[in-house]
Amino acid sequence: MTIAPDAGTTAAPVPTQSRYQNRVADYWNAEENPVNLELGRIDDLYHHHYGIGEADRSVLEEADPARRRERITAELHRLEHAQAELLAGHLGPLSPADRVFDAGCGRGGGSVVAHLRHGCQADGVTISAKQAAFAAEQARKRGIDGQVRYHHRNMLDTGFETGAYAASWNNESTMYVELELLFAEHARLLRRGGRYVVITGCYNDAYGRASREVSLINAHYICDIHPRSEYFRAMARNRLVPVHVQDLTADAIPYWELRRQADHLVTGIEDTFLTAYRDGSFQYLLIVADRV
Ligand code: GPP
Ligand code: MG
Repeated sequence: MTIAPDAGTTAAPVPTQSRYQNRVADYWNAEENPVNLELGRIDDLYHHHYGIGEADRSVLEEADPARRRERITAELHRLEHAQAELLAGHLGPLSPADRVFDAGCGRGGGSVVAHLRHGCQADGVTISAKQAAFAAEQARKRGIDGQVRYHHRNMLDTGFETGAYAASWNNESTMYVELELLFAEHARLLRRGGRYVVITGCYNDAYGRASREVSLINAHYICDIHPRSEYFRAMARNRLVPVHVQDLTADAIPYWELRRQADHLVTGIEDTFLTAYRDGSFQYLLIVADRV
């Protein structure tokens, strides 16, 4: 195909992974934030998402400094775990024979939560070889590597079997990909009547374009947060019909208020999230959809 007058240039072959994807993989291959590793170490459930629900702020009053750090860490982990359980609870009735797909699985916590809750078989994919290896080792140590598997693959092009999955999800990973391509892959993998769940941060396009805070979050994680409308447009075009939508923004604020005071865990993005959530320009959303 010619898209411009030939100026004597030769077309470069399309790389298997784009420059952008390479940079994202680099970020996650190098990432060792205490806020992820210290929380995960508590019960070997490593999450890469935020928390929801009321926080027990009495942990901040703890007099002993070491104990205070420990209690804050445990409380943040409890809130992140609550978020993972909320998502897993929407995957629908599942049996041990059912397969689920975790798109952008990070260090693997979400697939383990889904497996422990439903007994289902899980396939998690991440663009980071390091995360995939870490997650696989966790599953092996738990003795669930026969049911929960992790793959170093692209969530847009998994190569997994068409129609083989009863449920699938993205937990804070949609901002790394084009939604049309992502939902096409979920629709391909899910069987008819299968369930798709996403928890995401999105900008509120009732306010117009993305705010400065959203741009700061994008730069921090090398991602590209989508407007809320794009989720519904791309789902409608890809056989995913929303059955439940929940605005979790207010539920997300206590986590960030506590995290900003956790000196041993902060990454510097805490106040940006709080400003974005409070001014209404940014929303933390759960969408549950049926694959029709
Ligand atoms: C990472 O979680 C989450 C993202 C990269 C997605 C951005 C999320 C939005 C809602 C916009 P993490 O647990 O690795 O991040 P952190 O290191 O900050 O805890
Ligand atoms: Mg985290």
